[in-house]
Amino acid sequence: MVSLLSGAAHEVGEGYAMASQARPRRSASQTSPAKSPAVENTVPVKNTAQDQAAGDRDGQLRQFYRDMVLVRRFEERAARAYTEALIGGYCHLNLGEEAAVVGLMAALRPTDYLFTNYREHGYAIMRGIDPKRVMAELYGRVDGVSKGWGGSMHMFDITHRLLGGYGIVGGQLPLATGAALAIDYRGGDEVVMCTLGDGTAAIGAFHETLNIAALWKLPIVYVIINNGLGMGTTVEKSSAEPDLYKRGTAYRMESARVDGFDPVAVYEAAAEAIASAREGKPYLLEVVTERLRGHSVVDPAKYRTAEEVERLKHEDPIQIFGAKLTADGVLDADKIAAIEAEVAAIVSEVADFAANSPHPDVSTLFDYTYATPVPNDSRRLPGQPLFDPLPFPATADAGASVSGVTA
Ligand SMILES: Cc1ncc(C[n+]2csc(CCOP(=O)(O)OP(=O)(O)O)c2C)c(N)n1
Repeated sequence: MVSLLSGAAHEVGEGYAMASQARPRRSASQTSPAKSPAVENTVPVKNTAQDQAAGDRDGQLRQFYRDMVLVRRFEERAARAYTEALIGGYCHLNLGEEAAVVGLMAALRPTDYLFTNYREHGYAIMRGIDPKRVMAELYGRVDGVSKGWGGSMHMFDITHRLLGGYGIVGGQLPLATGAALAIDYRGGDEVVMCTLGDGTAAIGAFHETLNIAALWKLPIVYVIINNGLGMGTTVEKSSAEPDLYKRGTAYRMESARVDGFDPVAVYEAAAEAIASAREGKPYLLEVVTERLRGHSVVDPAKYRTAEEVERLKHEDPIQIFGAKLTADGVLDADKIAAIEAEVAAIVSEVADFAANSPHPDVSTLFDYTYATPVPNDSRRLPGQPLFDPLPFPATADAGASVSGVTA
């Protein structure tokens, strides 16, 4: 495989093996870079971000680090705002998954499409959406990505080609596959990336969409963000084949696994997957990572053992990547402090912006549900009856007279 940052040929994850090996492993079979037996990709990678990266390798590495810090500090601020009751509803964070988020998003072209699950704030920011608009959405304000009506799980921005944000587990899978079919039908060269959790890889829609995508050679990359847990259930307890990337083989789909603590490895693996999909060969990529906190901000994660809690203290992708870059002379304490200061200022501005954005007027509640007018759109407010009151008393006699049948 062609390295996107150095121009040298190497396999996914190589060059960062020290960082990967230094951290304790969740399980050997879960973190080693791997490919399904069926895969072989010789498609040359072409990507704007890659070209830029080749020009300034150290700068790109620092950019990855800075972006990971931005996602982390944004999420920490979101968690704080939730405890202050500034954010309501559900709120799932990317803490621990920053390398996956940053590496994946850097490999997409601006014209490519992204579908995610509900754990999406970092993806929205790295897709290029102003973090102020992402935070404003969490606060439920008019300047939010979805004008304040979507919240944490339902961000949608056609300009940045983020087509959601789905709260229903796996809801994004058929829709993303449909978008890929639309691209193919129109003869476009865009690619769809569809991220999902490890738990979601066990649902029926996952298998149905992979089957169709492989059969019809759709331009789509499915990315399993394997953080080891679906709420409190481990992959080992819920999946007969815990090597999730191998599921691609059942559909003769190229697939690979990559260390999700290494943004460079993720970036390169994603670029290879995207290049494949752009040539009409859909791809399944498994990114092995960790969820450092609970499933959502209100989950104390009591299901974790004391050993696991202890292990996770040493499993921080930002610490590991920062140490690696420092050892390589790409970062030093001053540069790290400067990045932290820059990000702190951004996050502070972001939170102020969200807090000062107005609440949406309730009369706009139904304005953005559908892209085009829908005849039967009920536009009812919470508490209003689902159906109009009957024009006659709701008695047994009334029912009989309506149908014309007597009991
Ligand atoms: C159809 C449906 N069933 C159940 C849920 C409740 N639920 C929300 S997240 C989740 C676990 C998903 O885990 P995984 O796919 O591993 O993603 P992660 O949360 O780890 O990112 C479940 C069961 C839901 N939202 N939708």
